[in-house]
Amino acid sequence: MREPDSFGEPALKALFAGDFHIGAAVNPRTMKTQEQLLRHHFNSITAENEMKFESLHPLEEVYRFGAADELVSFARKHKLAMRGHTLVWHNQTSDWLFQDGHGASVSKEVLLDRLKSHINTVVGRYKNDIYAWDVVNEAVADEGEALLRRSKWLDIAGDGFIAKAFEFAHEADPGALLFYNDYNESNPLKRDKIYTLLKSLLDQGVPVHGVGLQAHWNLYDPSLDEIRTAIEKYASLGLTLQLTELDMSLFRFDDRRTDLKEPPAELLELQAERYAAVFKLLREYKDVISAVTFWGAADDYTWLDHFPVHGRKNWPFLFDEQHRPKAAFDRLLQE
Ligand code: HXH
Repeated sequence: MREPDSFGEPALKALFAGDFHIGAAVNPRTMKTQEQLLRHHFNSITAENEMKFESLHPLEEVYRFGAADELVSFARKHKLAMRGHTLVWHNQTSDWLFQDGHGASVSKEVLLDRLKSHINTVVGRYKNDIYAWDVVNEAVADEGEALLRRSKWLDIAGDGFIAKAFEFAHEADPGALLFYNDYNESNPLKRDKIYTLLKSLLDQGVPVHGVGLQAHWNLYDPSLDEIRTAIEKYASLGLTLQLTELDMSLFRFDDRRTDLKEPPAELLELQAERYAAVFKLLREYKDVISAVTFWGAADDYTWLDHFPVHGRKNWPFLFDEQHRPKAAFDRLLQE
């Protein structure tokens, strides 16, 4: 691993200082193993898992804030901005929330009361530290005619759960920027559905301020044209945009190459070109994009090690397994 005093290269956050915040997802382990890298290159963090419902609120009467609080203290100590992720999602959400004491479904009223109480507690607790929240994550359906995905939220509360979540969050912290966050955000079909959802929320006067483009991308998808069209379409709603979970895998989603121990040089070169082209495009839209957060920081740890292909290294970031700048970082320096 690099020595702590070896970070001589210009900081990523300085390269984009006039453009947007540069963030990274962190967890209690990477907060330690990647501390120097995080402090040198980034000016924002997001908790990878520690603020999800099941992490914070495992039982109705039990909140566990320990891990989340550690990350918040880290951000405070090192003067990093912090995004909150996430209040309403169909995954990593405790079962008790949707059930009564006998395991039967609760009513819409009970579910929304519980949601209000959760949001009040969590958003209220971090009011002074978290400037933006992913209020609702991944509520839109990938395929088919339906706008919203099937979930316990939708089954029990109907489509009004989304507006309610934003209203509760706004009440709990009127100063926070509130985001709708989703993946496949540049895919034309999903993009149009996300747009439709956001437009309808805005038309109803719901306090939604931004759209989070997760940006789980790879060398081949989505195309620059698709990214551009998505940005323009969301921005036309007057919302602020953030890339919330950027990674750029060397492989297509279903590529099964689990045998590689090192990233192929020609793919690192393609990754450098791809990152340069993407950041050039993002800079064109700096007036509407306020932050770019990577879903990790360096190639020694990424959720992609386990998804979608278990055991496949993806090498998605600008820094390698030793936290050294990769070709993609050097290329951004030259832009
Ligand atoms: C994100 N989901 C989450 O927002 C974040 O909280 C988590 O830590 C990592 C990634 C991305 C995601 C979306 C869908 C998905 C898996 C991950 O599942 C499928 C995607 C495509 C096809 C089938 C399932």
